[in-house]
Amino acid sequence: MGRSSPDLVLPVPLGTVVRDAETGDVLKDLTLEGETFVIARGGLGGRGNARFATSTHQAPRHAEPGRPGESRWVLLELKLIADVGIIGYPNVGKSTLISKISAVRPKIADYPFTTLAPNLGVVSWRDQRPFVVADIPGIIEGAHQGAGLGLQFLRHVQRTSLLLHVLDLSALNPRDPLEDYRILNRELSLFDPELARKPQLIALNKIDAPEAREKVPGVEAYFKRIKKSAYPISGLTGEGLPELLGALTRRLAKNSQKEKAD
Ligand SMILES: Nc1nc2c(ncn2[C@@H]2O[C@H](COP(=O)(O)OP(=O)(O)OP(=O)(O)O)[C@@H](O)[C@H]2O)c(=O)[nH]1
Ligand SMILES: [Mg+2]
Repeated sequence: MGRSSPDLVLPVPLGTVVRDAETGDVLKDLTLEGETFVIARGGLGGRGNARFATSTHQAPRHAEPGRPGESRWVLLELKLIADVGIIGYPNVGKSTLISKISAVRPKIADYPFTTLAPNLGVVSWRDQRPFVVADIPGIIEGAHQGAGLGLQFLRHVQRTSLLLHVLDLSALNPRDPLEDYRILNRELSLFDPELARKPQLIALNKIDAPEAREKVPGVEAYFKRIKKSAYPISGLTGEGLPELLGALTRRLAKNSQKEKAD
């Protein structure tokens, strides 16, 4: 037998989706630690000349070529695995919040698009089951047409069961936070209607700033009217975080119960 090549094994991060490049079909979604998947089978080595030897023909020149293996073009796409996705405009304080509630320390700065790649943090809240939170780059109006960093990072929150939508009520935000809320949800549904239907908790952030605190009652009244849960917080001082984390853990527990029942 001729020699076969060793297997080509390509390690990929957990959460990698393997698609057929031609059809776009999902071939495999690698969501379990240590999981493997064969994209293309290797060829077989051909029979060498020794296999053609007979008693009268001791050194045959004839040998068989090996058979080629399969080949296939695939696309590898990483979709992070997290329980909660933090979304919001740039600068609203998403990274400050994740750094306050988990051990991850992303870059924080007072200019938009500080975060250029997603950050994952584990939140261990009191005696609750720890959960994973994803902080993604900020999204702006027109992102579906490529404005800002576009919507490419939204795929990292497609697997979450819950979104935390952060609004900036402080003077650092030159826009109307309720307008931000509506625009961002529109961008979400343009990217993926299913993602837009995911349950959202809303964080009314930066209430340590007096002008932000003043806006809370009006903004809260709006969310009450549309039957959404909004939590006034300060990612900087930690005010309001126990209430928010309590609500997140309760919602996650409810979601996982529902999943088990389904
Ligand atoms: N007063 C106040 N400022 C805050 C709070 N949270 C964040 N900031 C400030 O707001 C600015 C932006 O904070 P980031 O956490 O980087 O915001 P981000 O949403 O991650 O921004 P991008 O990564 O650009 O999308 C920084 O100057 C922070 O110090 C808060 O609760 N109160
Ligand atoms: Mg950030």
